[in-house]
Amino acid sequence: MSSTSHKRPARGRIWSAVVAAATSAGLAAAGLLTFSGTAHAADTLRAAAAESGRYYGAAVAPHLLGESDYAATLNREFNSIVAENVMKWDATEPNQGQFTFQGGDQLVAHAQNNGMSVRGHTLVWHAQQPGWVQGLTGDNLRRAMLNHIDGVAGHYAGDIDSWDVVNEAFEWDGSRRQSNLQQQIGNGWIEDAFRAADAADPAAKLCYNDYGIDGVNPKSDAVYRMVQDFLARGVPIDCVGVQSHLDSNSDLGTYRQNLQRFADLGVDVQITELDIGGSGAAQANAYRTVTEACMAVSRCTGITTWGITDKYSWRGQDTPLLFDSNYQKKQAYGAVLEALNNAP
Ligand code: 9MR
Repeated sequence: MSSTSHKRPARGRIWSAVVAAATSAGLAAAGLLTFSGTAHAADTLRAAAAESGRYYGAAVAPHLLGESDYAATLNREFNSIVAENVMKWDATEPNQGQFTFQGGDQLVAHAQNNGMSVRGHTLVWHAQQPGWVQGLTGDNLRRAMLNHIDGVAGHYAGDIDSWDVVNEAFEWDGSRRQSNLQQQIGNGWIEDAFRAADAADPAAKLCYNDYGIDGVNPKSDAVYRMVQDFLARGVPIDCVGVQSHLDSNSDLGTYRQNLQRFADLGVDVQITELDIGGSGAAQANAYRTVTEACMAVSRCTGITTWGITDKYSWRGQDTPLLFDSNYQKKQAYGAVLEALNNAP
């Protein structure tokens, strides 16, 4: 058996390759690649990431695309988009069985018009559920979950590189979070969700996504055992999203080792919601460590920062992103660009 038990036609991977090829062609046209094929240091995040076949993404809110600096920074620096909120359950199915895709469709169109791939976030989560879901019990909740996955993943089938199928289902101690999903459906709800996503969009890579699984710890151990079990039993799973909401003084001692152990299991890893509170050299060093760790793991296929500018960050007071509130590049930006350019 190969290292991945979940084989798929991989439309998502083909799309990534198209983006990478288009980006390389663009680089060559812009004179950034010499004819010998030797790359000069790329001067945007997206071009630097594409050199090693990776994406560099940002969480985006469609209502901000009308702000010219926001759109210009996104289009210049990033080649992947994830919806910060508009593909969540409350946004896409506000009433049972009535789907609204306006915001998500806008993001997909923006991505396609600008040579970007799309991450889907998120099909099932204990938070940001519409009110009607919170009142459901037992098999009614299970059927609503499956119908939601079918509706949303089915609508976007073919457009999504990777889906965060299930988000944040574990506690720090490695136990299952006691959400309504866990309590009403039971332990099988996570694999039910992955099977439904696979049926609705056979080409997207299917990820489990969480915070606090950035190093080796009881929570990431539990996710590791779940992935191992899914692969052994043929439950479709392709990737683990390591959110990485961090601070300058976060302990990153086992960060790379943790990415590598998931990759060694036979899934891709993606850094999905990166932001690092702090400023100056300390923040830049933490960003460098995270970026170098991903570059060192061949199955770490891309990095997404949770926003573009500190101006609109969900934790804006921590100034955690690569662009300040005036869209100026911060010291951390330079550290990330250098680490992307130095990828083996
Ligand atoms: O950044 C998102 C913020 O705008 C929303 O209000 C919030 C709602 O819970 O969700 C934030 O995004 C979260 C993501 O979907 C899942 N991981 C944690 C992120 C930060 O809270």
